[in-house]
Amino acid sequence: MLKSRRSLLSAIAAGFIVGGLALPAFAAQLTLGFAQVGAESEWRTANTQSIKDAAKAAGINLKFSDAQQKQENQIKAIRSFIAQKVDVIAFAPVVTTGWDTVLKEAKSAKIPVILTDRSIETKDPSLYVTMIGSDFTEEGRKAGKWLLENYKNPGDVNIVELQGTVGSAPAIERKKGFEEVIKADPRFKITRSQTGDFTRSKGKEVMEAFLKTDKKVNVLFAHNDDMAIGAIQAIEAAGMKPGKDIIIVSIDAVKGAFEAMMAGKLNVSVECNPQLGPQLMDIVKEVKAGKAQPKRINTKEGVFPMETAAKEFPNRKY
Ligand code: GZL
Repeated sequence: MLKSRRSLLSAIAAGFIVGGLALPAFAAQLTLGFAQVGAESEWRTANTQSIKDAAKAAGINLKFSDAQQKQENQIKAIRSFIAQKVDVIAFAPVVTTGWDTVLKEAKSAKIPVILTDRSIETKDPSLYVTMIGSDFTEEGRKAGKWLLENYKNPGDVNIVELQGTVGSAPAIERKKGFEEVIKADPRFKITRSQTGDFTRSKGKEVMEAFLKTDKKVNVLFAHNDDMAIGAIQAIEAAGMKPGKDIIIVSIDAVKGAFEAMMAGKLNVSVECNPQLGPQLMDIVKEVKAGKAQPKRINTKEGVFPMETAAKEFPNRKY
């Protein structure tokens, strides 16, 4: 019943558009099903807010689910959106693999799928229309480049690394980009690397373990600011000065990172823009109207060292 009512409305709406007349108020409202990763970090919270605000502003009916960083919950949410016959499905895949089965179900139901934030590995790229998000490899390169250009102490540079969620595109690609750049200088070595799952609590816990066994840590490379902020607490608890005794390079550029930089405890954060909401809603409408999309849409981002933090902070929107 719902499907036929919506297709009748769409036919009437199309008639008005063809006739060059204004759409009447009852034109079918689009429904978007969005399966979010979770609420693990400041970045994710800002990303969720951007999507909810943009759906409201665009007049799109949003069905939203929070998977608590579990792939099985995202898959369940996508299946529920299919059963509810939403117009479009969008999601930020928590990890890169294991999506083909559920995306084939969406394709059979003729519901277009848009990836946001993180990409997937699939043999069948027709399973999604486009991916809107950051170039994580480039973010890793920017972090490595800043370190090579700004680390001044002589001798070996022992780096410990807090990785993001195991198997996630940002963790895989940020690591790859960072290592690609630092290999230019053999003094720079990653001596320990472990996941902190993008959270403050895990970042603190793993950094405590690093400091217990690694007497000489010169640099921390954290795949996101929340883990860096957790690690700062561990470094201070060990009686050291974060940002001075241990140089900290991080990614996201969320408000908490700017506050840490202004306190002299974090040295640089590479921006990863969570405000994908408005762009996503435009694409939802275009996809529904049958407009072709490029397979990949990159967001634009900068690099914010400690020295610029106080000046830039008032401009930050997340
Ligand atoms: C990156 C995003 C990552 C952020 C983390 O686009 O997927 O997930 O860097 C977040 O803060 O948890």
